[in-house]
Amino acid sequence: MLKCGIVGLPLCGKSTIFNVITRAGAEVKPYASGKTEPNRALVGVPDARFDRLVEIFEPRKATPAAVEFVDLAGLSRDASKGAGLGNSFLSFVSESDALLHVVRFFENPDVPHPEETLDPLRDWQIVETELIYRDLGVIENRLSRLSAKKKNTPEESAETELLKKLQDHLMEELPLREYPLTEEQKKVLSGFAFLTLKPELVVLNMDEGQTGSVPQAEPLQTLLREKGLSSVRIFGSLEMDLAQLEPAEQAEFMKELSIEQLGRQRLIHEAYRLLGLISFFTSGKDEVRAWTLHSGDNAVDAAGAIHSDLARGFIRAQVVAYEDFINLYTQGSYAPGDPRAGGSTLTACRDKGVLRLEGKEYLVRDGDMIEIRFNV
Ligand SMILES: Nc1nc2c(ncn2[C@@H]2O[C@H](COP(=O)(O)OP(=O)(O)OP(=O)(O)O)[C@@H](O)[C@H]2O)c(=O)[nH]1
Ligand SMILES: [Mg+2]
Repeated sequence: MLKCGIVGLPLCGKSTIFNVITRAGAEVKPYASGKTEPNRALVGVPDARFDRLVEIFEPRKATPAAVEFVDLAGLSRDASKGAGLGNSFLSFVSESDALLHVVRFFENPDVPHPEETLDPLRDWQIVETELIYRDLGVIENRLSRLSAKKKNTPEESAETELLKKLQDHLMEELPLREYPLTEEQKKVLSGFAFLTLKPELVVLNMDEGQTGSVPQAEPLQTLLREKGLSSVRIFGSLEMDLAQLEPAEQAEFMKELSIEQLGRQRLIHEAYRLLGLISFFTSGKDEVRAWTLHSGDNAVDAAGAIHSDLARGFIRAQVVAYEDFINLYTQGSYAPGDPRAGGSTLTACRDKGVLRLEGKEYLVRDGDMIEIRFNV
């Protein structure tokens, strides 16, 4: 299961955002929680295609794609030097596959700001710097271990050389994701779980008053654009409250506050994209399910996601693109209960020539509907 860790300064609204995303009801308090054990929850990824397939197949069971969100303790300035909670809990960050970095935009006299004033750009930089220092520490440890050895293997020498370059890069307060790494080097480094190598999405946590353009957001947004990082604006407190309401009530409130769209769905979508994930579907009367793959995964990976037997005994994949399937369906050429379909999702698609037979090397595309032929 892929994980998205929620990071940010103390009291920036991390648990609030976690609740918006997961509806898990984690504790939200106006004083720093000092809690290091993170809140965790699984979240189904909203996907209109999945919903449509469930509508069509009326399966006994419907299983959407899921991502785990992990709500972490606040990271203080100088945490890497032991301030605040220190950075011991950063091990929870290192197990995340991507980061949601929450930045405080809301004013709230009841909630002290750890830096006293509201300055989103500064706040973002403080946390980024702490992550950079943590990675530096990891590199220093490894380098001193390597240099303590009497003799280094050629691989170890190459590693030392690379780590020294990364060290210089980090010393300039630049994250590792801005260092040009080859695929080979990324593999060598994967065991370190560097924090600044993780994809990051910035969450601008605003008050419901901050609906139009927000001048305070400009400096941070300009920097994020330069760095190629995406951001999502969200009305933390408000959306957390709205999540408790019935949809009709929710719509009414949004109209009253002239909010057109809530950030929740976009946030989950962006997180999914950030993790480099795509979905494929299996569908039938028993179950409609969205499965998760990395973009670039092939048909055998898809089979393996379902069951290792399917990967082992893989013969071929029968694939139809979601759009082709829906086109057939809306033209009335396909009905799920159709006896011609013989229990198979895709037989009708074959008759119409939109079903493809694909081999092991086939690169799965987002939205493929797949049936695996296998033999074990
Ligand atoms: N006005 C306003 N208050 C907010 C907003 N988001 C969070 N708060 C308040 O800020 C306080 C802290 O929110 P949390 O979500 O607990 O913040 P946190 O980052 O998880 O805090 P720690 O885990 O202690 O670091 C709570 O009292 C929230 O109600 C917001 O968008 N607007
Ligand atoms: Mg919290």
